[in-house]
Amino acid sequence: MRIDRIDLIRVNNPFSHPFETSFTKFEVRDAILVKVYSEGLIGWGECKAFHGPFYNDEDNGTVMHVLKNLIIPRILHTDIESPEAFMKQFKYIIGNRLAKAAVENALWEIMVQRTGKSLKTLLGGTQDEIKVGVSLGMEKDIPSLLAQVEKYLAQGYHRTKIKIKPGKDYEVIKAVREAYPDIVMTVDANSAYTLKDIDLFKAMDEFNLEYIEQPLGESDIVDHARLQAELKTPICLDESIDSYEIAKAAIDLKSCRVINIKSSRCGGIYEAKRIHDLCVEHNIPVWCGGMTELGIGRAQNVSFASLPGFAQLAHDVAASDRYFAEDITIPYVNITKDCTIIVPDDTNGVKYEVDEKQIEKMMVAHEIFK
Ligand code: OSB
Ligand code: MG
Repeated sequence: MRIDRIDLIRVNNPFSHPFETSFTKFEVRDAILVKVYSEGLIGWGECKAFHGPFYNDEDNGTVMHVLKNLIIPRILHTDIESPEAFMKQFKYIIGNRLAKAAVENALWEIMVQRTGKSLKTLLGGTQDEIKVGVSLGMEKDIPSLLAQVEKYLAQGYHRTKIKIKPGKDYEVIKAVREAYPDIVMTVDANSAYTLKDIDLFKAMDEFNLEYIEQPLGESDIVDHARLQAELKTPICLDESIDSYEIAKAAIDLKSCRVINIKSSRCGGIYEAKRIHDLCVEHNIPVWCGGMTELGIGRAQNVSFASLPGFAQLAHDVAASDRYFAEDITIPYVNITKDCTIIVPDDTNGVKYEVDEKQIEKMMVAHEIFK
């Protein structure tokens, strides 16, 4: 793939309802889009970084630096064989995986066009549709949260995930569980606790949660193993899993029994598939996480989640309208009446086109490299 030109386009899209986690409250999705021109084709990648380094150590500022000053100058007017070759070329840049993934994702889209095969086929996906869950942010009080739970259950969402933080945990989960004794329910702490909170997590065993997502710090895989040994409820690691090596260590140490794979956090789809394969080999159920993506990233997650290891659990790949009134693909990502999302493949005619008019409307900055 000869790289002829790259555009970096920054867009802002307001959330239709603020999304509050233990680390920040999101009001606007501030995202960088990477548009790669190659031999008459165009591949889009959506960078998953946020406006600040709250969830990952990268943010849109560091991503712009790495793309503009380190990656783009080295690939412009060169030939790249594959996403894998791109990852090997930039191994010498430590971390900065969200920045790398944005380009890597665009290269996959070019591969799709060059080969005429869907991303599902290129990756070896096996599922025709994926099962969808919802991630619910914190609300000002329990009745407001219960209203959100009800709204998404009515749409058929297969799993309800509740964000927690110290002071908004046990009582909140208890209230939701009492209101809905039978739903598939999980909680996500986004690293807000330490091993000192072990009694709280033991107490949560009574709520029959499918898993507890990332209770402790992102580098606490040893403490997660200590915590997991004391709990009946499986721990699911999210933030901690940013490379094949860490996934392997977490499995070896028994730090978790479930893994949330976010391909961009691991540097892209190529690396994330290696982690998927490792988890399948070790019987660790995986699901595809989300980062409140716009349509480009969301649609790619749908294809990625068609891999065989993702068949069991519901994913944080919701419909576009879970977060946004407007999106940047035609069509928007929608759910079926069974609350699944159809995976684009070579025969079913499902395809997402990038809506450049919408991108222009949301655009706050545009830089061209050629
Ligand atoms: O921890 O899974 C997370 C959103 C932003 C950053 C981290 C997380 C999340 C979510 C929502 O929980 C995922 C989604 O629906 O896109
Ligand atoms: Mg999480």
